[in-house]
Amino acid sequence: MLNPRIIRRDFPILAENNIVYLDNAATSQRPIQVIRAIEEFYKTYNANIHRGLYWLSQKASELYEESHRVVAGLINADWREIVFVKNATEAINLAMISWGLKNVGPGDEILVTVMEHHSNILPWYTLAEIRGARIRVVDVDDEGRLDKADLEQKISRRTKLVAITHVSNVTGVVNDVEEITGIAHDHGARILVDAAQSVPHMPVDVKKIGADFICFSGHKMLGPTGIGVLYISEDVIENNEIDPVISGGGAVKQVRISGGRLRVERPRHPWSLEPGTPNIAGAIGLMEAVKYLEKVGLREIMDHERRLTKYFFEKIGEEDLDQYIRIVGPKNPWGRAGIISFTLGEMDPHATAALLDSMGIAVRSGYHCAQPLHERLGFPRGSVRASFYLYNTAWEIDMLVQAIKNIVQKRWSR
Ligand code: ALA
Repeated sequence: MLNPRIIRRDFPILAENNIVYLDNAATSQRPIQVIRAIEEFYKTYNANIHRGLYWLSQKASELYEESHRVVAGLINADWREIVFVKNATEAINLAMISWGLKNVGPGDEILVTVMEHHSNILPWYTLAEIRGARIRVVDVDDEGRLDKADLEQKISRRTKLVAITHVSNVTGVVNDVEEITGIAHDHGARILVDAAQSVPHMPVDVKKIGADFICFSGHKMLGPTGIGVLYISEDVIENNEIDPVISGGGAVKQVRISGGRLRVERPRHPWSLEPGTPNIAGAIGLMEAVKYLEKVGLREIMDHERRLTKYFFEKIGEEDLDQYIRIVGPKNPWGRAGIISFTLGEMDPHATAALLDSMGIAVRSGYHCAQPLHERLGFPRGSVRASFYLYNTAWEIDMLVQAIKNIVQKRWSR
């Protein structure tokens, strides 16, 4: 069984700060192994990639390519299906401009869900505006779980794409993306799965899910900021559905002017979508992060976070806090990841988060970039979110529950 107390020793920031860090859905902390890998790159073999025959450049190029392979291995993909971008948001935007502009036209429909965070809504909204397409929004039930009947009612032959999150960044609800992929494909639609909150926390197998696009960010999975992943399935690539709309040096094999005409030969995927000098240090850091996660085990991480979630619900019950705390989404620990959003009575979520901060607890407050979901579930002012990771302990849950109890006692037990 995963021991968070041993894992914590690898995270210098947790030793240096007296903080209960529960904002992992926003960004995770980094272990010393990742920090050292980045330091080693800059100290001992920093060079540009794919542009030099000298050994420094060769080594940087090899490790940059190796990172594609290691990341691909994590999700059971082929390395050619892995495009490095800045973050999950950029990955969705890249899917929109490289695939969407080519394949979505006037009258076509794109299905998103109420559960999406803004980054999986706005690029599709932009595409619909540009191409004269229509966005349809699939509802959730009052617990925040996807309304499958509504999905089945709204999907049709006009649907070109289903854009859906794997795990809600607000409620922790886990969608059955394998089943939804089946439904999308039965209607001839492509599917993009936003895996920013799943890949860092549970085993994800792209072959099993069968999705066409998957995106996630390095910084939420122990890696550095500024590196993320867009997975594009071989089927989409081979079907010639991707236009290399962002291009430049490094994303081209030959550029010749012959007979007064420009002739351009592009390289194979993924290089045709990675123009310019990429985030080499980021890729090296991300590779180390993936190795770290695989060593601990994604199933162990998932089980650990589920234990913490269950423990939180038990403690809230034991302390009789149920009457003051309003949970966004399912009111029980089942079928959800380690993300719990809540409000306390009528208290403003930012005020609650500030009080928690004064007691050494770091949580996020507001809409968590998911205003439609908050409004749908009756939280018009947003919520406070605690999100767990592999280094969080049961003691930290005790601290959170105790802090909530202190706030409740001060405010309501006069
Ligand atoms: N990164 C955003 C979050 O905190 C979406 O959930």
